[in-house]
Amino acid sequence: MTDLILYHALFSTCSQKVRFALAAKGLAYQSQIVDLTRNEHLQDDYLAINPNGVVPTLVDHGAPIVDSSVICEYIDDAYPSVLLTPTNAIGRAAMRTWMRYFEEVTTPAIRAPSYNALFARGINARGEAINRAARERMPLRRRFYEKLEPEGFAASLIEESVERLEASLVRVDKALSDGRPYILGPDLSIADITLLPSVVRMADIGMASMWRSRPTIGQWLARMSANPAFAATYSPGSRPGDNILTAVDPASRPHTAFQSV
Ligand SMILES: N[C@@H](CCC(=O)N[C@@H](CS)C(=O)NCC(=O)O)C(=O)O
Repeated sequence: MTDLILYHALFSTCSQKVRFALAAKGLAYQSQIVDLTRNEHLQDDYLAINPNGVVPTLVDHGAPIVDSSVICEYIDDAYPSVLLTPTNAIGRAAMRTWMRYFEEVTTPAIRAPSYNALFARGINARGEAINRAARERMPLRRRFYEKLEPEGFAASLIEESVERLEASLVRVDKALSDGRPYILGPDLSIADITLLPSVVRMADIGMASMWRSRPTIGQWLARMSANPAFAATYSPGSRPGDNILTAVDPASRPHTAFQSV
């Protein structure tokens, strides 16, 4: 029996990042699904281990660790038999520079398009009374959800998101254009794992055309999806098409392994 417990949601990109890191390192864990549609992440018992009221949370020997990037670095530190972090200081700095960039620019940018394609309809269908009560319990995301309109997030927010996603792709394309297989060079690192769920989500909501003119991104995605950790991360129920709650256009759902384009 493992001492690692992961509180996560199948559809959550931040949870997907941690599941990929755990799988790439060959670490077993007990899976505790937190049902975001039932606001389980906002209940007192969950807030006691994650005061931010978001998933994922990893509990190791009873100690909760929050934030997907912190969790990825923690497991690499605590369980170093397979390393996802460069062993030299300059490499670690480079990895963290990429991680901060993705956290600042890319990960928040996928949120609004993702909600509009997949979640907005279901959230709005719950009704304002339930949604207001949920927002009032949210330590981090109240203002974000306040911007959710009956038709989803506003076009201006989507435009800003697309601009940020585009900037992310340009930057990654530039790094990969010397032929390196991964963002830092020859080895898979937490930088790749931080980016992956956003790019997979882009593909799943019909945004793959954004890298049609950048084959490096498609090749990187194909490489990442060929890693056995990918299938472990995206178990059934983790992607649109797996779940009847989704409202995405079926035509925009590349669902199995990615082709390099
Ligand atoms: N910085 C946090 C962000 C976690 C986060 O935003 N999780 C989302 C799912 S990907 C969540 O729990 N959202 C809850 C909500 O929207 O109410 C991390 O990387 O762990």
